[in-house]
Amino acid sequence: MNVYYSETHLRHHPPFEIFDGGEKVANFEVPQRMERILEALRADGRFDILPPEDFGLDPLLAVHDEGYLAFLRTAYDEWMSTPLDADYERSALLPATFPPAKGRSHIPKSILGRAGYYMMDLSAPITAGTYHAALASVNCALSGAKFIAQDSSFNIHHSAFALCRPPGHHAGRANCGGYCYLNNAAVATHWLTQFGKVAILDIDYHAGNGTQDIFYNRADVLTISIHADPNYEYPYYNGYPDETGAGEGLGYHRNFPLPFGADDQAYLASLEQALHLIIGYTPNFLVVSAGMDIYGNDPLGKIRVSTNGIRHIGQRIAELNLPTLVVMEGGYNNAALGANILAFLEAFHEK
Ligand code: OKP
Ligand code: ZN
Repeated sequence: MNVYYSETHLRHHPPFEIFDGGEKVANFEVPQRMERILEALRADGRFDILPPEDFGLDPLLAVHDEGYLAFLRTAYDEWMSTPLDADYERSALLPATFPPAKGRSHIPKSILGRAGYYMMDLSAPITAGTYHAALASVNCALSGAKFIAQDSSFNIHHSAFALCRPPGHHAGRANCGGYCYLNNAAVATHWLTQFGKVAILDIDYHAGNGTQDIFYNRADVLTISIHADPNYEYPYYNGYPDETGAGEGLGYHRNFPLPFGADDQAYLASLEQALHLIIGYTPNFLVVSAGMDIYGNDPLGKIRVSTNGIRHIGQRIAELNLPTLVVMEGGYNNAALGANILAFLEAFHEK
């Protein structure tokens, strides 16, 4: 199986995040996550690890807001050259101010004003290498998309794994947040729509609110997310079952919230409903936002899917027999990440 991966992610290593209760803690989304996955893929021996191709900015501009992309590109330098009001260390950019829901009449010119405007939370600090890492990550997803698109008209079904870091599914059209800056799966999906209809299945523990935002009004992409109930879990403000799309996209988004403690059986029951919807949509391609934080021993997750459950999830998805791009999202039990990814991908070999 082809795996698209770039070491450029090493340039992104945010020193902290602001956790629940306002505590400054070490960022959970660390480069070591990739090392553990790569070790497992290499040991398995059935994976070809390939560098991404550079797709330029056009596929990004088709999905993300231009002002937001400009912000991401220059934010760190602008912040570092802004005089400080008080004497403190600065290693990354995070805002201390957010616009209220109806307070978005202007995009401020200042870097701090724009930071609050374009960031949805305090877990995605912008560092010196963040933009470059995010670009490389999205190029991994696009390279995987290109691979699965080839020959799909001849009924040869390819699958690929985009080993993306930073992850992407919380990045909306004009926002970063939740360790995500550019929506890798969404950019790859939009690129694939030139060849046909695409379904996105987001199995990360957290609701795919960025992906929901990007495709909410579109019928040529079906988006489905299975996740912890946003009444109690990040990202809190989207991921509810009554959010089903709008305008032409009405009926083309679905959310499946799960209670804390949900086990393999509960997860697989929701998965069957999601798969049924995907089959009814008759997509030409499938993109899976694969977060391994559904695993029972994840430090951020509060549902309890086992490694075998993850294997079963992969198997059921592979049985759709669609050209499939698996895109890496979250998963923070680093010691278990390799085994969980291998389990998930098991049924995609020879596809
Ligand atoms: C990114 B991905 C936990 C606070 C969590 C951010 C989580 C981002 C998850 N109580 N803060 O979907 O794995
Ligand atoms: Zn997650």
